[in-house]
Amino acid sequence: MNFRMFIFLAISLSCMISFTFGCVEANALGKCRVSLGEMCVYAPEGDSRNNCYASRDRICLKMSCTCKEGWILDTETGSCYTIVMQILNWNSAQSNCASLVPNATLAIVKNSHDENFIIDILWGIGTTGFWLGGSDSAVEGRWIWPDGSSVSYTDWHIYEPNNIGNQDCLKITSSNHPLPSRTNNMKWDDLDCEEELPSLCKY
Ligand SMILES: [Ca+2]
Ligand SMILES: [Ca+2]
Repeated sequence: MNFRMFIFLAISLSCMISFTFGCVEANALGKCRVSLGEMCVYAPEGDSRNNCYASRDRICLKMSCTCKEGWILDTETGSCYTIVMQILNWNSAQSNCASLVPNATLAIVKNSHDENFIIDILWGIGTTGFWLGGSDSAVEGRWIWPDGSSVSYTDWHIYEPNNIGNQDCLKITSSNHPLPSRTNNMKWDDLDCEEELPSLCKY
């Protein structure tokens, strides 16, 4: 291999790795000891950017420059997610998503891929549940997402939606919900929109 070809391959490989792991700084990968399994990733919120991580836990946060800092990329769909731990009612949670990124909403879940992805990122967090974007407040029983589309894919808990006392907003139950029938299943429940919960935003 001549020198030119070597440089071409080296640059191509760096670009590919940089794209894959989303480093902003061109030379960021150079600081990482690849031989020790370190990779350069878009840093989780609170860390400086372009850090090197050997920990799979860190790398698996799937942070990427595709998403705004602190948002988690679903590489398959290109969607970005962030968890908001501040407890808010559903309307405030929805406004809060838009205040973080203008086109963000409470999370829309279109299919089992989306559902599995959000379960992965929400699993194990200590709360009773998280607001998602579904609501049937306009017409009882007709669930719609914030983009106006109908809720077609669903993953309701076996006893839900029950609309007890007029429940119009969609919660995904946490994995560690205290009720035994709801522990570790992360199913959907309709809840009073004025309840205050953490939430999941998406864009
Ligand atoms: Ca309802
Ligand atoms: Ca309910």
